[in-house]
Amino acid sequence: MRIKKEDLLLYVVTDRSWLGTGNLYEQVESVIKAGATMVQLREKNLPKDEFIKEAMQMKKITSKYQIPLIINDNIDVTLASGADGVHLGQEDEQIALARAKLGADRIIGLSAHNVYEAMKAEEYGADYIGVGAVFGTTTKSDANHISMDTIKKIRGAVQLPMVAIGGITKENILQLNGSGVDGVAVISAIFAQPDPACAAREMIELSKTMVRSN
Ligand code: TZP
Ligand code: MG
Repeated sequence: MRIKKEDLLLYVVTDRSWLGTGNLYEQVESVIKAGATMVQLREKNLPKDEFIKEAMQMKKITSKYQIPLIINDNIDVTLASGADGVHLGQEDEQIALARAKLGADRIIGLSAHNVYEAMKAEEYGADYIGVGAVFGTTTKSDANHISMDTIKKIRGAVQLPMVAIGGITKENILQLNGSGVDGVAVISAIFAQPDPACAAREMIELSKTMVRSN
């Protein structure tokens, strides 16, 4: 199996807009030590060669802690860096083509917003789905809100490991109790905080509580 449901408990997604003068590698390592279970490197404006170098460096860190490194959108960067997998949106590369390029060993995650997209993801061999935005988010400007009802319907329709994303904070995460999701994917609730490691420590405990309620 390429991924376990437990890997999704606290899936941290990087965002350099929150980095300030900080160092992305140090920040991610501190968050992993605090309990993050999976990392996604999300770079929307980096030239490919720099993205590859960054991913290679990040892979050294995630390997040290034996957690998966996922690359947002970019299959070439995934292959060149030795990352564990890729996360694709509905508008990105088709999953069948992605699987052909990546081979059998890499993780492919897919964003799904409704039952249809979730079932297609499962049919085409995705390893997990990301569902959202479950709450209002300012991090992704084109993210559409999906309801609790939709999340539960998706859970009922597919067996795939499933992570919730979008506007999740320590204040609202327990509203996902009983939703059936296996964890949370977060950007600002970790990386926009004055102490990301402290935020991750709180969040992983809350995520475990949330998952136990399923
Ligand atoms: N996809 C759907 S919402 C979102 C992405 C990448 C942004 C999540 O960021 P935050 O800060 O955790 O709301
Ligand atoms: Mg994308």
